[in-house]
Amino acid sequence: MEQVLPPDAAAVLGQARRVVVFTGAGISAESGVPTFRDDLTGLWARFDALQLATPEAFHADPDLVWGWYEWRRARVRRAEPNPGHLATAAIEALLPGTVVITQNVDDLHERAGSRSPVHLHGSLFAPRCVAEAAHPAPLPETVAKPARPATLPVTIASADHPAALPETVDGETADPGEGGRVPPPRCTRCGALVRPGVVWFGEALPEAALTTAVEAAAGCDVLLTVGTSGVVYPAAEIPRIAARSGATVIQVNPEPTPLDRVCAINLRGTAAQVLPALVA
Ligand code: BJW
Repeated sequence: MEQVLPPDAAAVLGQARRVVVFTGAGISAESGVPTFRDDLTGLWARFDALQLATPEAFHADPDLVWGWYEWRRARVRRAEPNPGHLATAAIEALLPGTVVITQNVDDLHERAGSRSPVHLHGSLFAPRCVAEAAHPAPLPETVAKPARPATLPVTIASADHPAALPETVDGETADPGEGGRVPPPRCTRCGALVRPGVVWFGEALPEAALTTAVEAAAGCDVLLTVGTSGVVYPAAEIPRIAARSGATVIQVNPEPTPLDRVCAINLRGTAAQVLPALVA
């Protein structure tokens, strides 16, 4: 379906010098990767975040949590970038100073050609040792290879610190199914468990990523916020920082969100419909 945009949206973007594209789960929805909070289809409509996405949950039942992330990793591997991801990469190509900031833990921006998206909530493809603070960069080649290696923030392959991932098939992990339990591998440097490299509730965001995101938001003249409910902090501050700093904030989302009132332009449509029309 062809998307008709308000005439000013593409013009505002076309005149911008410093652009930030801030994305959430909605941009990957049309690739078949579920969002978190959509009714019926969102992950939190089907699974309990407190049992799966907190450090306490992993401590209480590591096999359940690791199995769930293996299932999600397998789904992402099967997914392909959609026109929303491709349009984001096209914006970067047109305006080389563009910064892509994503809350997503998938690798679809990278596979669409985005150079180095800032991952505020980590990556499915960068698992790490729970005792990482004692020794950085712990993981082996066999853990969580991305579908197509690109410029990923993958924390793998430390020759002096190998660990083995169970159920590997040609370098890929088997899909345990959504409720499957899979024991996490152990770090062979220290014997501690390997955990998903994502940011769970109650955990600090990666400092460098957050600093980059805040600085980019404060210094941009247009911020596009795409496919996020804007309710998870501190990430949800990013569009608000841009608005407070004088940027024009444009939102792409089929539904209203709490960000509506900080956005100068609200484009009600899906990422795969609206973003290609913005760069056409
Ligand atoms: C489409 C579409 C299509 C659909 N096209 N659009 C201040 C106030 C209140 C609470 C807090 C606060 N500060 C901190 C908190 C607590 C908490 C928080 O924010 N809780 C709120 C939920 C109430 N935050 C934290 O705990 C954070 N940590 C922290 O603050 O630490 C402090 C600290 C400091 C120092 C030391 C120690 C601690 C961490 C938050 C981590 C979030 N983690 C998750 C899981 C990641 C791992 C995983 O994937 O399993 O991140 S939760 C989940 O939500 C995931 C997402 O990145 C994040 C945001 O979700 P997103 O992307 O917005 O998705 P949805 O589903 O919510 O929305 C999708 C949108 O797309 C919808 O609007 C749709 O309409 C739309 N859509 N189809 C375009 N085709």
